Amino acid sequence: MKSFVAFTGMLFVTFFLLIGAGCKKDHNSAPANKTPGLQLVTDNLISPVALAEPPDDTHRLFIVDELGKIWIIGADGKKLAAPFIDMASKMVTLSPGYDERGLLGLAFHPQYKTNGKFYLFYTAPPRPGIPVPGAPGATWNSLTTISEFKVSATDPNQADINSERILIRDDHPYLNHNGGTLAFGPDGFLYISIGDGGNADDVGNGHVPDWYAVNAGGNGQDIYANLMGNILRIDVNGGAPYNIPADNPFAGTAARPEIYAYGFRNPFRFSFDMGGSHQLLLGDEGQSLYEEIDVVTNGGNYGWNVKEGTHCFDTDNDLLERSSCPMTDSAGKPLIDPVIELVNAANPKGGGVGIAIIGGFVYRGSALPALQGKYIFGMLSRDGKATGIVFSADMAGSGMWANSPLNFSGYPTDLGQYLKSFGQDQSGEMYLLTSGQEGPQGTSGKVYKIVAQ
Ligand SMILES: [Ca+2]
Ligand SMILES: [Ca+2]
Ligand SMILES: [Ca+2]
Repeated sequence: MKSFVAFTGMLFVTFFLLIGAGCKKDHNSAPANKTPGLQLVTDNLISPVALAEPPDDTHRLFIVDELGKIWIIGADGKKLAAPFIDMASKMVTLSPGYDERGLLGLAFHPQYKTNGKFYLFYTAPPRPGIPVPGAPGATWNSLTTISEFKVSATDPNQADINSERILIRDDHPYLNHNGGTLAFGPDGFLYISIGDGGNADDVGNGHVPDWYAVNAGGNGQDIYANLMGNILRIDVNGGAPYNIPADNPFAGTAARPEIYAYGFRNPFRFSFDMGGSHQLLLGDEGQSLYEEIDVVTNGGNYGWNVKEGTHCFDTDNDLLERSSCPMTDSAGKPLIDPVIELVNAANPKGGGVGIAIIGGFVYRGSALPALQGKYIFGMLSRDGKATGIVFSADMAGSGMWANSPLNFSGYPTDLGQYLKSFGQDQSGEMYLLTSGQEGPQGTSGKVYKIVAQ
């Protein structure tokens, strides 16, 4: 860790000297040299995990707090007194010290301006009486729920909680690895990320065996038994409760037709690039050795639990790597490697840069031209403490993407807070969602806008 800190420090000093020199010379005529800074948008949140601006030209920001409330920041920059919606009564009770469940995802319908529809991903209490495969007597932990809601007919700052139309419910065996992102793709379909079911190694209650018997488990490679370990894609504009897009890879087969891509561990955060070729970029949280960012394509198999990052995973000992593993799955499809791989701080080989990767967005704003077209992502924490960090990557056409820490004015080595998530507004500007607490408790949750300073 020490060498990493020194390395980041050196990078920052170099960056600062370069930028500083540029600023002194011609501050206004060299926009490409503006220094990245953070501007506080709002505070007093508990655990902010998502941010979105509805596509309705009202210039409001909607901030999702994990405990169930969605707060609105008006066009004047002020937080409204009443939340847009409070989902707590429909959710499990969260553990204050640590929890990965909760209200995790929000997506506005592309035609929200005219139809007022939006979508939430939340963790409901478990359904009683549903058996857990391979675990007689065991009970599910919770129920992953994806629903459609409508805004109030009379108040644009209030949701109609009674308008809920449930789209997907998937029994979940442990409190971790929920996934939790909702986003509409450029094709108008709703994309959903769901983790492998939790516990560790993709084994335990509710984790089914797959084609690769060398490793126990797992839901990542299975495409039949449940919806876990996948990116799903559904058409919410028809069907009861939805339609399957005709070119979903398993449409009309015995496998789950909602699956768009599979082989994920905990795909907590993904986004579509607002520009370029609108790629789907995803952070899949690794276990103890490697963290990864994937470019997700239709029908792709991203490797878990055969592989962790570009390495062969071993369910018998997660701190070792197997010397070899298959390059393809049982259907002959390649196990697709990530475009960015970072070493986990728990990796005994050293060189770790963080404990849990947080997928971000491609910067498409105008405040910082030097970041234009860069993929901005981060780590929840550098070392298990309140030390979230942000990275910037060049989106190379093929091969691994070069990346480096992105430090902000006044934050030379880390954020001094946990980095919970990122957000992006309709102008392509980006936001950091942070908290002084790792778990959903306290009032230290904050949202910052990335700005030029
Ligand atoms: Ca297996
Ligand atoms: Ca699966
Ligand atoms: Ca992978």
